Amino acid sequence: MDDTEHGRRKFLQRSIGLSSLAAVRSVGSSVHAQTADSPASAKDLEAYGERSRFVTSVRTSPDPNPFGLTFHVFTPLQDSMGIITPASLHYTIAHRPFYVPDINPEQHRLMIHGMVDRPLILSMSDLKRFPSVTRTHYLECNGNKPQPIYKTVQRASGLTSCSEWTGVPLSLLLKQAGVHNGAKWIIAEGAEDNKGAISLPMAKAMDDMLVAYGQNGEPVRPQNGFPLRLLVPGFEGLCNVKWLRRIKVTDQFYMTFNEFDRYTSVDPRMAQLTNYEQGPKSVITCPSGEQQLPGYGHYQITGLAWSGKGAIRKVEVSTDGGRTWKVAEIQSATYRMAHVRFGMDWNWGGEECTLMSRCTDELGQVQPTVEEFARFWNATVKFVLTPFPGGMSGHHNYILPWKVDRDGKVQHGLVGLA
Ligand SMILES: Nc1nc2c(c(=O)[nH]1)N[C@H]1C(S)=C(S)[C@@H](COP(=O)(O)O)O[C@H]1N2
Ligand SMILES: [Mo]
Repeated sequence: MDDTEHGRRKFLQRSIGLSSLAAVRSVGSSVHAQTADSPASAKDLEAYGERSRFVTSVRTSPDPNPFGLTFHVFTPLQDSMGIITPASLHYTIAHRPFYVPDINPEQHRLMIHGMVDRPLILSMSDLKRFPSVTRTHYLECNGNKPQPIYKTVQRASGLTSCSEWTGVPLSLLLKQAGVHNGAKWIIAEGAEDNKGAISLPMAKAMDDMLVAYGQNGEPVRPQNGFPLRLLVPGFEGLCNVKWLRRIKVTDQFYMTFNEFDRYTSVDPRMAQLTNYEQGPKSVITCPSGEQQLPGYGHYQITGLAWSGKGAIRKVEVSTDGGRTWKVAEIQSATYRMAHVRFGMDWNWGGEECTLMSRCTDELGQVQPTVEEFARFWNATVKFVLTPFPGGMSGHHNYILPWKVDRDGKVQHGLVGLA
């Protein structure tokens, strides 16, 4: 019997002795007073369902930047359950603020050209004549950087979400087009005026990239790329081109708008060496920053783990600031390059403590602490934790600790390091 199972049995034994379910604590975070809004009409709900008016969890965006613009919209991870993010709560980013093109799928086309024998121009209905695949994958923006000024898990880590995506493997379309020998890159482009273009390696395109038109059982939502987006499992969010309209097959890396945006390098020879794959990362979603534990007793520590390099093999949780670790229970499917739900029973006795999670992926890579992360990148912790603009770019996958004080208030555990 491993630690987790032992803990669960003990928990169940104790729970049986409790007189009412109310004695098992839950952490309330986003319960708002209800107003007297009338529920949606039966007719509306018949056509397209809605959540209960008592469920109030919403995405948030930070204050606009000095130019009055907002680019990032954050998923309420503190309220997440399981591993699928509802499309309406999926984080979203556009490099043109508030930009959601209004594309008529009847008129939309995907062009595949460049170093191919047979250039293709495909309509949405052409694409649906290819065999489809359905896969669960997370997305994460490299702007997802836990920093002490971001107090909640939503603000610190909410630029990641996970959906079930349906579409056509890009390899199938590339084979149909007949890729020339010597073609090493694809340049994927979106339908907006700045094009959201990016260079991606051919090996990845032939491996597991997906041209996706479905998200969680319905068409991809406009903010997430309707009617068509590229899915590049495990690569940083930026690579997953939305409103996909063109793929050019080339023998070289192109310095697109986005290559500059990624602050890689102005030298294309250096820029193309960038590591697109994200490392192992996990976060405790509940209890988390700014929440209040209602009292002593039993809790379920729950969170999400993912890796750009494959499946999650193990998640460990510490309740003493990283001195000792226990293997957490994996409570969901463990798809490759997807969120995994973990949980652990915890008995809080009212002491001050620090909760942490760390994951290990199928390559055996272990999520680092912020100190290990800084050492690896030859930077100081202070520099790593400097908010944008400033600090470093890249995937910030260090452990995000949550501190619980004697009153049960949960706060960011990186405060004091910055
Ligand atoms: N065409 C286009 N694709 C894009 C972007 C964009 O601005 N334009 N933003 C990228 C970035 S930075 C991220 S993190 C992901 C976000 O995908 P989502 O909005 O579906 O969460 O889309 C990427 N694809
Ligand atoms: Mo991003």
